[in-house]
Amino acid sequence: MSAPPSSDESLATLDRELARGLDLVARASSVEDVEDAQTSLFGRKAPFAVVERALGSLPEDERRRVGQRTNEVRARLKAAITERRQALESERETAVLELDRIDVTLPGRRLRAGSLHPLTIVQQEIVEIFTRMGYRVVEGPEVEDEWHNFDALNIQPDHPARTMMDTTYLSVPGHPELLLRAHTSPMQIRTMQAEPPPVYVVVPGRVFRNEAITAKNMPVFHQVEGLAVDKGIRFSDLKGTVESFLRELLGADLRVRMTPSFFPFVEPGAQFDVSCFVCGGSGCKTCAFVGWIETMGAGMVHPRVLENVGYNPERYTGFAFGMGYDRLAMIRFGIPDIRILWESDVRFLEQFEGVG
Ligand code: YSA
Repeated sequence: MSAPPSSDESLATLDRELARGLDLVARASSVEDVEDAQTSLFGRKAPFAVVERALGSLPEDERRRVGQRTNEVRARLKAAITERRQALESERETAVLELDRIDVTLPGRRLRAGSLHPLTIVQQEIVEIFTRMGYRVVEGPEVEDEWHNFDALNIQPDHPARTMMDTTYLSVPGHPELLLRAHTSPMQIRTMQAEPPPVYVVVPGRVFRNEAITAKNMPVFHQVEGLAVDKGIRFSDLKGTVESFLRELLGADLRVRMTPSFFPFVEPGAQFDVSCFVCGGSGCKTCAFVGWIETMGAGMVHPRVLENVGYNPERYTGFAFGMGYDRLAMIRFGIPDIRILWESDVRFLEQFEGVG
């Protein structure tokens, strides 16, 4: 171990350390540099510490002189360190703020809004037209029972639609009568059971059938049921209502055709077709080469159906219709294949931005 420095040596060391320290601190370009300078000046092995430790071995009057100088040098270095650290910290803060600066005068980034699905657009349009005519919107369950789906609608037990081939039955223990509704017509029954006439309702919803997929058929599709029961409703009211609805939805120059059809829950029954939007009526793949696209079944509510729900068929008459609006969406937007509606292809969907 070397001998402790003399007072002159200590004073010289203090001067050197003061100069070295002030220089180190002045050249520090980061807070980390300032920390390093502090360690180098005041660390346990630094010359400054050696001087401090040697103070005790100096005679009293020299100790006071060297001690005083030690305090002065320490104070000046510490002050320089604090000042430099504060300056560097505030520089760093300014730089961060500068990086994060938000220029409120810049034009905003446009948020891309999605679009409504074409089926939703058409459903809303259908509902809007009928509510303007005075109809109310109701919705019903997708899981139905055989009575509402078939029996109450006068569909006999031997009707082919009641087989497993056409209807999806559910296997719920103890409930062999449960099925996925094959049409929205059961809501005619539920509505009339729930309220007395007059009734004017439309019922949008999803329906399910065991069917092969083709350009215009899906096993899951959508219908809007309509029901009007009142005193004095006639077949001509049905024709006028449906024709003006179709023209409003699809365009005034559309060709509409009403032909006889059979549904056990109407008498007489009809079907409304519109001219094929792809071929204009000459026949193509979309219309299965018939030139027309079937849009809905309809008719005058069968007296037996009115009796089944406790309405008096001598006093009240009514009409009903059930339209497939996947097909109406195809016609409305010129979509040649129903499957496109289910593919969720963004390039297809983004064409509906701003529609509806
Ligand atoms: C008939 C008379 C009434 O008084 C009330 C309603 C009805 C309609 C009846 N409930 C029904 O479902 N008839 S329907 O089987 O011919 O279907 C009605 C419409 O749904 C069709 O005109 C067609 O537009 C559409 N549709 C039928 N099967 C389809 C389909 N759409 C897509 N895929 C399928 N698999």
